[in-house]
Amino acid sequence: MNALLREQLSESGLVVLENAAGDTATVSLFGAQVLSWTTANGGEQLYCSSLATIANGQAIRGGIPVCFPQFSGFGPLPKHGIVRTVVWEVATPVKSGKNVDVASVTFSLKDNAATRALWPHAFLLHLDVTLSENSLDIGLRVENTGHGDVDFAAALHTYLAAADVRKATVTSLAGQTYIDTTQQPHATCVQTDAALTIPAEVDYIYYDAPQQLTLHHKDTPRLQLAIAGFKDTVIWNPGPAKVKTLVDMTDCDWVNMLCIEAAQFQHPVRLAPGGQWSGNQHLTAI
Ligand code: TA6
Repeated sequence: MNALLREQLSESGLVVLENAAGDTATVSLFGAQVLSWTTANGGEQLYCSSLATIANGQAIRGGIPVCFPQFSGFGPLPKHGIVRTVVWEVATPVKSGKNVDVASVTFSLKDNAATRALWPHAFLLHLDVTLSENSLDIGLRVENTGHGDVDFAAALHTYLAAADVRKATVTSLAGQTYIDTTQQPHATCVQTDAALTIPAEVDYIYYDAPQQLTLHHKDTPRLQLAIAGFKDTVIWNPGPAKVKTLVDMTDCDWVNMLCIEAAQFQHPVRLAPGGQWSGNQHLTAI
């Protein structure tokens, strides 16, 4: 995390988890966003931009933003919804320390006047962050606390660190249908290659995607993702041209990251009053 961002976030707060294995996770209360996950042997596993800032109400570029109740620009709300730019609360005592095998913390967010001004629904969100040796589990729980039905999309917009994304591949997606949103109009495609490569911009939404994916660096497995609850997967990298339009990334940074996002997008969730939904993403560094 860059020094300016650390200073900006010091007011809303940062929670640091550590476990007996020597792994750490740093989470910002602004957005309940995991910004860093390090493993004792592998170092930093997430990308967070050196230019990330929350100035002008901006979302933090990196880590694991929580998207809710809208995915991306698909709807009338601000891009990726309304919860990545508000301050959440710590809902449970923080379990962390060198004598703790599994460190954890839960964050919560209730609707308030600001969220209702944009989206007129009552809700309660929880984000569970669990740090075990070499793995990080992020669980999003949604409850409809209002009196009418609520429809929503959601995603964990995970920015993974890549040594060089041009040498990375993602496996388990062969034969899957995806929407290529880099094309206008968006194109429906089927992935024919056994492994997805990222030579330039990629912005693909895989519907009903496999629940297990692997990120490789130069054919060596580096990270496994096990997804539950979220039915879709989004893979995003801005590539060398679009990155130049992003003010909070340097021009060469596109090679250092790859977003693999657990998403519920194709079929929005409908919750009746009192209804609950949950989804999670379990990351294991290899
Ligand atoms: O999840 C992919 C995506 O929707 C891309 O289209 C890209 O815009 C990205 O998210 C980042 O969005 P942001 O609003 O954080 O700049």
